[in-house]
Amino acid sequence: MSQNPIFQDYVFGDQERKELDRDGHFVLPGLLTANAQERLTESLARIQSLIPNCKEGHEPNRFSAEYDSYLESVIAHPQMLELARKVLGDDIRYDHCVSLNRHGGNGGIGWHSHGYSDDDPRYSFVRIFFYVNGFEIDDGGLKAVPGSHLYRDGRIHGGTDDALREGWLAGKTHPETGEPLQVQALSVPSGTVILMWTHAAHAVSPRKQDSDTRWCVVYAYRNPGKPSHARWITPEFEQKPIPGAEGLMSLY
Ligand SMILES: O=C(O)CCC(=O)C(=O)O
Ligand SMILES: [Fe+2]
Repeated sequence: MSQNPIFQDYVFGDQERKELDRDGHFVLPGLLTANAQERLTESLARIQSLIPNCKEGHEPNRFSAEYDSYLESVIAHPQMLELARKVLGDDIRYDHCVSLNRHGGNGGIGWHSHGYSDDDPRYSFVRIFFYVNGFEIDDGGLKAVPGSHLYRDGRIHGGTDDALREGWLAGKTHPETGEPLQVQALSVPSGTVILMWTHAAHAVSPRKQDSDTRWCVVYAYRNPGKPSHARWITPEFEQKPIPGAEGLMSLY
């Protein structure tokens, strides 16, 4: 079965890969096709409507692909796997699909990082964020600290930018450039995809009260070899025959 394209044409070659490795994240502005943006918005709105009274331990936002066939179809979409393999190399596993919708007034999230194989850089983990309707600085906007991922610290914390600067960031420099580490606030158009290494420090600013909902879903992939703490896949879903996903769903 051939699927509709989800991505426009893009370049992710050696130069772009170097940038991802230097900064910890890489922005692909407007990458999602109009059709994908439309389908994703529908799916994410549906997921949102299922959250009230949902089943604890199997939440629609945390197991999003298990609740929506379009979100499921993206896991092994040929363009998605091509992108994930450009980043991680050939041997990859799917890890999770989480919806990150933020309505007007949503408080965002403080500074943090995520761990995976903290002691062994042979195994990597990437988050592929779909910012379906984009975001502005200070309005449900993603922030990052270029170079922070190189510390491979899965336990970075900071409630505010200042708390991060006075805490984890204090005195730290980029291991390759020697520059002091700094907060970077992003702003991206509709349809933007952002790649982020899991150890990168990141945070999200509150969504303004009168803003519409920021529609977002993240797909995570990794090199197998280590246990994964964010691997949200039910045993039933792991066994489900999804076209193209053969060999992708297991832990190892
Ligand atoms: O909502 C976002 O933009 C990012 C949320 C986040 O920190 C994550 O999914 O790891
Ligand atoms: Fe995060």
